[in-house]
Amino acid sequence: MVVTYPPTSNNADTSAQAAVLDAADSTYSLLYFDTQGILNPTRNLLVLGDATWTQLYPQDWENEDQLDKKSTPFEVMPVLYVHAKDGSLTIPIAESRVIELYLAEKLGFLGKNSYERLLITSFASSTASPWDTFISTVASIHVPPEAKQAQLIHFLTKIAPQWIRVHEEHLKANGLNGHYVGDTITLADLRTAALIDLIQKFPPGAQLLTPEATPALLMVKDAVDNHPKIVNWRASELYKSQRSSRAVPLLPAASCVRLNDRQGNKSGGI
Ligand SMILES: N[C@@H](CCC(=O)N[C@@H](CS)C(=O)NCC(=O)O)C(=O)O
Repeated sequence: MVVTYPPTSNNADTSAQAAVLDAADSTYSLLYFDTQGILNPTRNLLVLGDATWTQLYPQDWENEDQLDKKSTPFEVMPVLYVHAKDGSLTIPIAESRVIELYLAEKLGFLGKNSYERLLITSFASSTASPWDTFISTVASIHVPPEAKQAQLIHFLTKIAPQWIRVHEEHLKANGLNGHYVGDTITLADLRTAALIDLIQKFPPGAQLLTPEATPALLMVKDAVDNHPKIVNWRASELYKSQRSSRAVPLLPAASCVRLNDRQGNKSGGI
């Protein structure tokens, strides 16, 4: 049985859970593989927002007893655990996009008002589309290797160029300042920086992004890459211990990471 949420029927009082989610002094732990992948924007949000957080790894995800899987709401990771400051209550948040949105809102990366929030979430959602296509085709374990080459070509010749063209225009319209909205990093910028990282991993993809053709997109990536908090994060032992993909051989685990235990997994390691 998967871990389920407490009942909310019969007018159950959920204000204690909401208070933990909303509290400025909550702490976090993030359950995921030792890879960057889809968590690139999430970890950047935690770092940029000065959150207090630890990384948790599943003890043995593929284990036959499936205890790790079943400790999560949907038998997949990531899960963000939000802990009350006094440790009295932990709220699990499942689904990567929900986690991103929660953190972006709470830590101040969704703009100054509802209009800016709308723009930022639209840009971020548009960037999620090519990302999701890549994950469900080229990066999927369910797609046979012989089909992946054609899907990668499609991604690099059709999907990525269209996204690049459209987003370059939006960024130029905001004044070519390295941001989609306003003049600070938002969730939209973080998603774009992650997608550019992915596209640039492939030499034909890297050629799509040049200072002449795509100055605006490269300015977004530069603003993220050169932010002092991101620079510090990338120099950390934890960041360096994370692989770019699960296909890369295991690296030594960072000593600052508390590995989950079976009991702790259910409450995010607390
Ligand atoms: N819709 C979910 C998908 C999560 C997902 O597919 N997670 C993968 C890793 S990226 C996973 O846990 N795979 C292991 C498994 O399915 O056993 C989300 O966005 O969080």
